[in-house]
Amino acid sequence: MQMNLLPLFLLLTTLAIPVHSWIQYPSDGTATMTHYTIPKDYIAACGCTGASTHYPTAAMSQMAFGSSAAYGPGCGRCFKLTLLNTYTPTPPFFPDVTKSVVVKVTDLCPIGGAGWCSATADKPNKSGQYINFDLAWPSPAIPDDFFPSNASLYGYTDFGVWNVTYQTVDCLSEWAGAKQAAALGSVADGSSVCCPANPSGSANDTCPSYSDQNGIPPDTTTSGASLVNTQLIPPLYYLFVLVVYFSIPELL
Ligand SMILES: *[C@@H]1O[C@H](CO)[C@@H](O)[C@H](O)[C@H]1NC(C)=O
Ligand SMILES: *[C@@H]1O[C@H](CO)[C@@H](O)[C@H](O)[C@H]1NC(C)=O
Ligand SMILES: *[C@@H]1O[C@H](CO)[C@@H](O)[C@H](O)[C@H]1NC(C)=O
Ligand SMILES: CC(=O)N[C@H]1CO[C@H](CO)[C@@H](O)[C@@H]1O
Repeated sequence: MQMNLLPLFLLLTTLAIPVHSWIQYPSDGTATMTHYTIPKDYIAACGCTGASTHYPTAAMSQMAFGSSAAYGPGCGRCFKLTLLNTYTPTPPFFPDVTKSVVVKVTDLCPIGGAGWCSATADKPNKSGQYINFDLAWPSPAIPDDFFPSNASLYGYTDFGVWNVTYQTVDCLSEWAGAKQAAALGSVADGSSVCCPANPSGSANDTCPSYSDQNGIPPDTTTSGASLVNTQLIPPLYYLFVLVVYFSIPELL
C-alpha cells in the first residue's frame, strides 16, 4: 500500500518549530522582583532618554515585555510594585513594613542568566511567577534602604529576589518622572526611540514587538547594515522541508 506521507511530514515538522507566545498578564497580580545596575543617563532597550534613569525604572522579563530583540509593548508602562516577602533565605523574610515603588519600564530583561526573567507562557520562574521586574537599583530616585532586611538574623541585607504585587498605573499621575517630559520619553526630537509617555495598549501608542519569529527591527545604529529579513524564515523553511521530502525516494 502506497501512502502519501507529505501532509503528516509537514505537520510534524511544523510542530517542531518553536512556538512563540508572549505572556498576556492581567493589570494586577503577583510577580518577582530582582535588581540590576544601570549607569545614570544610560539609554536602555526601549530607547528612553537618559533622563529616565533619574527616576525609578525597571526592566521587564522578556516574554511579558513582548520582544526579544529590542523595544516591545512593555516599554513605557508604569507599574506600582509592592514588596511581599523574600523566600530564598531560611526562614523566609516577611518585612514588617510595606514598601512600594512606581516604575516605568525602560528595558528588556532577557531570558537566561539566573532564570528569574525566563518564564514562558507555559512555565513560570522558580517562584511560580510569570513576570519579573528587574529594578534599576541603586538609583538616585530610590532610597538606599528601600529593601527591608534583618542583618542580625541573616547576616546580610540584600536578599536579591522578592515576591511582589504589581499594579498597572497611570504614568502621568503616578510616576515620579512624569513632570519631566524628557524622562517620560515624550520628546518629539527623535531622541527617544520607543518610549511612550503613557502607553494604553492601543497599537497607536504602544511599541511594536520584535523577535526572530516576527521580524527584528531595522538596525539604526550602522548605516547600510544589511539584515536578514526573518519574516522570510517560515516560507524558506517549508521550501527546505519540501526539497528534503522529495529527495528521499522512500518517502514518496
Ligand atoms: C512567594 O514565593 C514562594 C516561594 O516560591 C511561593 O510559594 C509563594 O506562593 C509566593 N507568594 C506569592 C504571594 O506569590
Ligand atoms: C530580626 O529577627 C529577629 C529574630 O526573628 C527578631 O527578633 C528581630 O525583631 C528582627 N529585627 C528586625 C529589624 O526585623
Ligand atoms: C490610531 O491612529 C489612527 C490615525 O490617527 C486612527 O485612525 C485610529 O483610529 C487609531 N487607532 C486606535 C486604536 O486608537
Ligand atoms: C531561578 C530559576 O529557577 N528560574 C527558572 C524560572 O523559570 C524558567 C522557566 O521555567 C527556568 O528556566 C528558570 O531556571
